[in-house]
Amino acid sequence: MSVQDIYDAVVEFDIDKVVALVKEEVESGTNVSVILSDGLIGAMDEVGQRYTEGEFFVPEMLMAAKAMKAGLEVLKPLLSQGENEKKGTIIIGTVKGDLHDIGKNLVSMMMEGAGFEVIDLGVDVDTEKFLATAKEKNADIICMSALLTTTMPFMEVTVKAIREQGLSLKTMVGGAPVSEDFATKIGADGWSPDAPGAVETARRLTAK
Ligand code: B12
Repeated sequence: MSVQDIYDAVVEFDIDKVVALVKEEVESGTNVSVILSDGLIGAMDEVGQRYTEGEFFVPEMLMAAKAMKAGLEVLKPLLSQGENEKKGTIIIGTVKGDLHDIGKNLVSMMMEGAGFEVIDLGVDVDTEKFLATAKEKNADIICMSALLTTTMPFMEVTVKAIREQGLSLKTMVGGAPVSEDFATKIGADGWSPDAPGAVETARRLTAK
């Protein structure tokens, strides 16, 4: 049994096996971040690669996503337990037109674990919804996730709207195609390539 077996089970869409193996690895003391990065996330990269090469199609991506999500559920209590002192309020969602939510969910879990109050708006979230919720909840940061190059521009729309309305809200962006350069270009306050980095960035942005 190893983290590689978890990776293989995700690529083979074997939900029950993923759940059993993740449990075993946790019980045997393997670091949760290793299970995540080398097992679950690594497998999704391979799934994306196989899709690019025409070996996998959308149904295969979906089945692998289900297997990955099942593994993530096992890790959820470990990722979202932690500090109790409230750090700030975060509104998170995947932008309009985009249905990818695995990375967003991971960021959400780790933010909760770090003591932030997280309001997760789900997927296909438009600017109006982000802003209305942020105002209603008096949020500190809006976190936007995008996995499609075609949906990334919606991040800029939201950042601009915040500026135009003079709101004192910070913005963070992320997702596989979102680079630091892009984040800087659209005027976002924070960016990270992964969930632990997202937590660090949120801490920095909310530090008094
Ligand atoms: C699973 C998957 C799907 C699943 C999604 C299921 C779900 N519930 O999420 C399904 C089957 C639905 C799907 C559909 C499509 N997909 Co898809 N999908 C993927 C795949 C294989 C994995 C994505 C994933 O979950 N990765 C794992 C997570 C953990 O990584 P992550 O999201 O990047 O998140 C991490 C970081 O980016 C960061 N992060 C994420 N969000 C945020 C937010 C903030 C604020 C911060 C700071 C950080 C941060 O932290 C996370 C954790 O470390 C990728 C390939 C890939 N390698 O990305 C393709 C991929 C994204 N999909 C792709 C495509 C083309 C599509 C479709 C258009 C296919 C089609 N013809 O219908 C549709 C689009 C549907 C839509 N409107 O959204 C392309 C996108 C190409 C492009 N350049 O735009 C990819 C890259 C595949 C490929 N190689 O071509 N997909």
